Amino acid sequence: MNKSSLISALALVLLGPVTAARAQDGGQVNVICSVQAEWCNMIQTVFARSTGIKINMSLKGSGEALAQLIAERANPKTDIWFGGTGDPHLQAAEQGLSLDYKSASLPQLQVWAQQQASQSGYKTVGIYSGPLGFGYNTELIAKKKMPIPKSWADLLNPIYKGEIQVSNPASSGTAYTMVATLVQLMGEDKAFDYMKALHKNISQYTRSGTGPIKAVARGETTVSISFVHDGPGEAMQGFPVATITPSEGTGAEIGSMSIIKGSRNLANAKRFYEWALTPAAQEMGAAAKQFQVPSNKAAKVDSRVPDFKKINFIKYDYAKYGASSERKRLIAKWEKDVNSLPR
Ligand code: S7P
Repeated sequence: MNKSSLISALALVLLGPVTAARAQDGGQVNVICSVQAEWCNMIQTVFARSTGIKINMSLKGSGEALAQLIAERANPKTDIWFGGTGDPHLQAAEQGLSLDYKSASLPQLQVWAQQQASQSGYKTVGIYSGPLGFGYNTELIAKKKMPIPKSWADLLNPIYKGEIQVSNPASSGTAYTMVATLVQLMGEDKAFDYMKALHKNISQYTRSGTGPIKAVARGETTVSISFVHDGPGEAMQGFPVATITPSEGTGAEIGSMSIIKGSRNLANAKRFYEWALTPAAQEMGAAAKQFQVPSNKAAKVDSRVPDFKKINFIKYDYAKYGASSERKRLIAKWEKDVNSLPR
C-alpha cells in the first residue's frame, strides 16, 4: 500500500466510511504545518474528509514559519499555523501576527498548554510537548568505540569531534530551545562558554531541527541534539537510532498552534483549531509515528512517548525566552560568539 492509500485507509478507520466519503464542499483553509510530513499529510486528508474543508498545506520548520508570517504581515496568506516550537508562536503573538481566540476546550488541556494560551493573551495554544535530548546511532557508536553521551558535559569529549549535528538557532526553533535551555541551566556566560567548546565537535549546523536525528538514523553523523520524541519514528523505520536526555537537566518545547491575524478564511480556521484540540485529532501524531505528549488530557498517550516522570527537566521560563527581544539577542550573540569561530 502506498503512503496516500495508507492515509486514506487510516482516515476510514478514524472517521468511518460515511464521513470519510463526504465531498470537499466547505471551502478552504491555508495551513502552515510545522510537524513532520506524515502527520501534516494525515491531518490534511482526515480534516478534509470529516468537514469538507480543503486544506492548502505548506510544510515549514518553526523558525522558517515565523519568518514567513513576518514577511506576509501586510497581506497574510496563512490562516493557521499548526505545530512547531512554542517560543516562535509566542513571538508571533507579541508581534501582533496572531489572533486572540479562546477555545471552549481549553479546560480539557494540560496546564502547560493552557499557560501557553493565557500568557500569550490567547493568541496561541499548546498542542503537544516534548523534551530536548540527544539522538545517537547505536551501530556507529559501537563501531567507533565511543561512549553513549549521557550529559551536556559528555558532548565536549574530544572523541566526538566532527561527530555531532545540531540545527542553527537562526532558522530552527529546536536549536533555539537548546540555546535557551543551556542559558537557563548554566547561566548565560557559562552557557556561551559551553557552546563555544561544543562548536569544536559540531560537524554541521542544519537549517531544520529534525535534520540532525534523520542524519543520525541514516548513519551520516553519530550524535544529534534533537527532540527525543522524534527518535522512535526513525527506529520504527528500521534505523539504528536511540535517544537519551542529559543528566544535568533539559528543556521541553510546548508545540503550539495559532490563528493568523487577517485570516481570509476565519470561520474555517476556527473550525480547524477546534478540531485540532480534540483527542481524536491529537492521537494522529502517534499514528503518524511522532511521539510528543498530546495536550488534550483525554488523548491516549502512546507507550513510545517519552516518560516525563523519568526526565530531569529545568523550570523553563517560556514567557522570558519566548519574547522577541530575548530571542533576537541570544541568536545574534550565538552568531557572533559561537558560529563565527573556526572549528
Ligand atoms: O516532530 C517534529 C518536531 O520536532 O519539529 C517541530 C519543529 O517544526 C521543528 O522546527 P525547527 O526546524 O524550526 O527546529 C517540533 O515542534 C516538533 O516536535
